[in-house]
Amino acid sequence: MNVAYGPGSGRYTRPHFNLLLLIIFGLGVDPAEGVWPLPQALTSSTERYPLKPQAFYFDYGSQSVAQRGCSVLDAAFNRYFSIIFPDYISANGVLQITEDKPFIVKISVDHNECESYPREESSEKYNLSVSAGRAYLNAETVWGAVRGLETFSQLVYQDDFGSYFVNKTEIEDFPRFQFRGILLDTSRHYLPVQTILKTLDAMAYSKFNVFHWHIVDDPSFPYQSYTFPDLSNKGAFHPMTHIYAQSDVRSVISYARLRGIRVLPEFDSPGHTKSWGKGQPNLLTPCYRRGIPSGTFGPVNPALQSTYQFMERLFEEVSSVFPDSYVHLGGDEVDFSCWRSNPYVQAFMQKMGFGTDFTKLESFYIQKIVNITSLLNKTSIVWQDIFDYNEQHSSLSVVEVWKEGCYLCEVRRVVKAGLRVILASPWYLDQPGPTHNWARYYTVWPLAFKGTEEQKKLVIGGEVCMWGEYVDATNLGPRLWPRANAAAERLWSDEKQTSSVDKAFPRLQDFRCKLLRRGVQAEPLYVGHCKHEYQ
Ligand code: CP6
Repeated sequence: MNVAYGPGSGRYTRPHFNLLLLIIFGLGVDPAEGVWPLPQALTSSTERYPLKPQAFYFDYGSQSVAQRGCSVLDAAFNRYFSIIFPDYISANGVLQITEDKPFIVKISVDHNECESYPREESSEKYNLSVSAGRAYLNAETVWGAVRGLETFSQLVYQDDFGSYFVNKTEIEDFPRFQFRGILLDTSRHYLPVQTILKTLDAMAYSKFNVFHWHIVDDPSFPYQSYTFPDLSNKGAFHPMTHIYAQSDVRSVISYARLRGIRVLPEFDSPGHTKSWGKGQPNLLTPCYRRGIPSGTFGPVNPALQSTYQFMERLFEEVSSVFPDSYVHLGGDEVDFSCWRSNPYVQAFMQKMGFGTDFTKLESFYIQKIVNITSLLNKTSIVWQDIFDYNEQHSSLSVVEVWKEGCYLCEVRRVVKAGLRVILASPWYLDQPGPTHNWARYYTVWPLAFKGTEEQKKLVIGGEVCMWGEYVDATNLGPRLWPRANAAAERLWSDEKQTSSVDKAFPRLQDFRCKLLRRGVQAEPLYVGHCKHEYQ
């Protein structure tokens, strides 16, 4: 049987009874259809080639700009060799003599970005052609080659005797959206560095490319700042064991880089900052009751010059520690009651001519922080609250839409103002829910609003938010996977080819089994079994 789809190949349909047979006998899906997220264009046949770990290698094409010594690709070759041959134990460097003709995967890239970081404009396009004894993987960048290696690894399967095969296949692939993120919250619960690294691995398996690190919030400040060490000394759950030292942050960034994942830090203010106050006196607003300080503190104090001096030094550090050109400034859910109670804030409001409109005060505050970060050459992202308070915010550039309700109405308003959008509302996964609601995350149509082509281009992508109130290292895996994979396909693949939940179901079940084989604790979707269950 030949399977072909992509532009011009027509709609691919499959009779429904096949689906039932697949569930009952657990036969899996065509190897090529098992690639998740679905490639943009793909042709495959039942012609298959045996692969043997002793006679398989990755090599750089002679035309490739990158050659041996390219850190990103050398590391990817090692990772994917182990992923492709999970039960092969190498003879510890001893060369195994084999009569077999080798199968060679030739990788070529046009640009040498081996030692740089993935950027928002990095191309992730690749072409993959698998035929007898050879596979050719061509990409513009090493990041595209990493995506192609992931796809190749998903094409390899084992028969009942454990032999490895790959079918004749042609793939042309590129992402639909350039920003495909996962937010982890390391303030409500501390996540060990190992847990973050495992999540980065799993992200790469479905081609996510941004790790949004909501690193600090009200309950704890685990980021160990070298400019302000008291922030974590006094504001972390524990100053030694529950922190991210500079070396931890560097490990996360470099691990992510090798997988083509950007690390986007969020230092959320002026709200969600209770933990900052412990190590930075005079930063938070003292709340008043009946004319005297009540002893409690509210959001960051926007009326003091010292606040902006502190923020300047903090973001100077953050900008040099995190290489990505984006930084997330937060700006969500600010409670105005403490500001309202404080006579000094009231006086500042009068002086600035804000009257009693505290949204103006928050806009003013964020404007100052945006200016600080743009002088540091960073593009800032804010939560939608800031845009809602002031739609004429000319200096804003990227708005993240998170509120429920008519989120496409909000997306439309933001792009009409000429600003870029990241969509998060439909992909909150932190609340426990039945796994079968993966279909809710799958049937999201981010561009289904009235707007021009130019406006739709401003929707740069989306994000799965895993807030940490009810999540720590014990339940993060099953709560993320495989439901986040549903969002991954929505953000990568062509919408017309991936609009059917029925067609996605057996493919996602098959992909989940691959995740288990790779050590990801992904929940079951429904009744069934995997050939190799989670160990
Ligand atoms: N934490 C922070 C949160 C949320 C936000 N910011 C949040 C609020 C409501 C829902 C989901 C998440 N837990 N810092 C809002 C962006 Cl439903």
